[in-house]
Amino acid sequence: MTGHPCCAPARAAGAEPPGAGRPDAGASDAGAPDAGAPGAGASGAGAAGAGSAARAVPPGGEPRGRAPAPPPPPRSGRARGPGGHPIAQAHVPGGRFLMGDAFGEGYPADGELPVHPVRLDAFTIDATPVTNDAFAAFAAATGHVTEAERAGHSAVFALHLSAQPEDVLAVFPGTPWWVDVRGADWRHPHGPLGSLDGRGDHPVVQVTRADAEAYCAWAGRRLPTEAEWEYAARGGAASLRYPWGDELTPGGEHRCNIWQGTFPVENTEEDGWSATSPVGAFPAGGYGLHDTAGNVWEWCADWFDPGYYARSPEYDPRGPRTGTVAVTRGGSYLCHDSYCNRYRTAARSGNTPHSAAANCGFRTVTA
Ligand SMILES: [Ca+2]
Ligand SMILES: [Ca+2]
Ligand SMILES: [Cu+2]
Repeated sequence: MTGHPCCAPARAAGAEPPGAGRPDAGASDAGAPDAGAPGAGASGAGAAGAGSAARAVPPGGEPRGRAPAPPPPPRSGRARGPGGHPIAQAHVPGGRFLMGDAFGEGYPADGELPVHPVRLDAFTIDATPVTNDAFAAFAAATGHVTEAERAGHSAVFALHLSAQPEDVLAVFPGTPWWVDVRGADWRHPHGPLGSLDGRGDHPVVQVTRADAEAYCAWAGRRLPTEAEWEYAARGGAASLRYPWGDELTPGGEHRCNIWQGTFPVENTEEDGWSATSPVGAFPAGGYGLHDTAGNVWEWCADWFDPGYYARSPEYDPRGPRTGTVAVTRGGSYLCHDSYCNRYRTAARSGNTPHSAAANCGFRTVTA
């Protein structure tokens, strides 16, 4: 995993061996001011210390409980269920844009530079992240069991924990505000005591990239490339910091769901939401995309490589040929300027593709 202290746990949802993440994870951690800050004590998960974290996934990475079987193939690659993929669409015209961080504000290890021209053909992209209701339709139609469901546990932000203490299996080393929780999965994003009641229109979370790809196969779609994602999020505007402009809260108005208050102990929820928000709760960018800044991270198709922008082709770049960490884009409800400003449009992150967490989902594009 990337080692980004706020926005993703240090390890996967029971599926990835320790250390499978980005090689620069240590450096990234060290560069982040809040790395190692206390969090577990305030989280209510203090019973599980670093010692139990070491036991959560034994050497070799085998998750507790039964070993995960490979995910089942989707029943039909192109078939859509009744009302399948009921996500509003945004049309993105073909064109050229400048990809990358024109402000020099990114974390160097993320590789947001150099700014470089990219040309893309027209495509259609989900106007919002895929919702719980949409994912439920997919799961019902295909019988898909997610990787976190198979593993039997996944990563939850401690402040949102909805589980008995004995179901907190571990605290993630280096990011103690993330805890590994038995029974956390997409139907129970913050732990087994929670549910999706009233959250059908929130983004699905606790899905790995493989789960997202299975959804895409069912819906006849695919994950966006990183370039498509950034181009669509920019909405045809020049190199702005955010989809709506350069100011985070123009006129004091919140335009996205991120963190207000003191991370990781107090979220004042001035934007209205502590965890996920309903998709489309905040205004869209120029091409009609909502929630590209904040709410949930979104899986992209590309492998992550901080050196890629220096050598990527101008036309339709698709990322390095191989890799171990997949790109995620857009930031989440946990981002805050004090330690993670990755809700900017140029911001990049990544996670191992079999990771799942309470703040990562996806959107899809025309296949
Ligand atoms: Ca918020
Ligand atoms: Ca987002
Ligand atoms: Cu962040």
